[in-house]
Amino acid sequence: MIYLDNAATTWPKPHSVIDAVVKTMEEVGANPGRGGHHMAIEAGRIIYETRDLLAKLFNIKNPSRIVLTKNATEALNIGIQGLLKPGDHVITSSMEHNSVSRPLKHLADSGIEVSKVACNKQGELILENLVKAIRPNTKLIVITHASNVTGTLMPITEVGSIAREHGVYFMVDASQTAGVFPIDVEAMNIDLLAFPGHKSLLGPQGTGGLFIRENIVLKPLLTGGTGGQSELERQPETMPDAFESGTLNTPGFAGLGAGIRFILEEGIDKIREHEARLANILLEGLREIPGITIYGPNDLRKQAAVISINIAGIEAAEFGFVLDNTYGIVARAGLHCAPDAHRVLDTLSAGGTLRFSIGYFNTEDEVKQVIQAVQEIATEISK
Ligand code: ALA
Repeated sequence: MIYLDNAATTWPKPHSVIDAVVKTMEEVGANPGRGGHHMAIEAGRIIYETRDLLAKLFNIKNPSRIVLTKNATEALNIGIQGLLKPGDHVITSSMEHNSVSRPLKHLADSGIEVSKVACNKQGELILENLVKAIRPNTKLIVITHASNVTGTLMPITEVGSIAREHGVYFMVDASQTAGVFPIDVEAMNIDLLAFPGHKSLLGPQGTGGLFIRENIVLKPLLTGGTGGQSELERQPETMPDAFESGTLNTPGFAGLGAGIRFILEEGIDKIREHEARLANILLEGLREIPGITIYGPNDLRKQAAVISINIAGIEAAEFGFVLDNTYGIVARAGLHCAPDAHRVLDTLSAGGTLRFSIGYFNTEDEVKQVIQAVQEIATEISK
């Protein structure tokens, strides 16, 4: 079996991640921040360490500004729904995942103005158009760091400078980049950073987080028990409790901590180089096959290791089915929860694309087998 659906969730995970989850369940088991007994303290220490590692990875000065969530979607919703009020204007791109575009659509129904800056055919954001979209009531720019459909990288450093210059908050959806591209919230002027724990950060599913810059006031999405300040009738305003109601996924965050340690030990540049090298081999091989359309930049300097294609004469879903059932190659076909991106690519009505997404544990040999399989399918269809 060849797993090439790392944009959905990475697999396999490092053994240290699995060990950390199991050890936490077997030996710790208690509720972090609830009670003063030694097991609860140990669970709290695990959460503290993971928050600290995340802060180190993203250059976040104060780890308590990181809210732990169940995924990037929850983090995006806490930021987007918590910040915007009727009368505010928000700018996004036309390449976003539904985790950004659906909360915005929902808010547009209650008096929040939304502008989607059109991207070009490769899914690239045109900065000039972004600047033109800024209005006096623009409160937030929210964009993905890299498209989950084409891998197209957005110029987040430049967007961060523009946002800062215009006094607009800047939120980044790092679902496809956290753990594989360097992210520095200070250098990039990122005010809100949403990330999943289970993709390139190599943690288990059910983990994610949100960085919220100091002095940003958000209305909580969820209220409830926080372990501390239980005497208060209302949600505490202290971080991270303000946005962390209910028991956290301690085994999951223990695993996430181990995933980040693995990344720091390997080195993020080495991880990116490996993925880019394999994606390049895949692109080169696919370019040689007649009848294939490759979407996105087609250039690893401008994209993450995510490649969307179609073969003339076969629907993406069927293509994915044949790859899985005949060749044991696992890749995601369809709209990838990002219909806007497929509108840009003009692949919405055709049922989307077939997406290969490479992870750190894929090998050159696997990528060559994928090229061979696609070649055989394309030849069969053309007969
Ligand atoms: N957002 C994930 C993907 O692109 C689930 O597949």
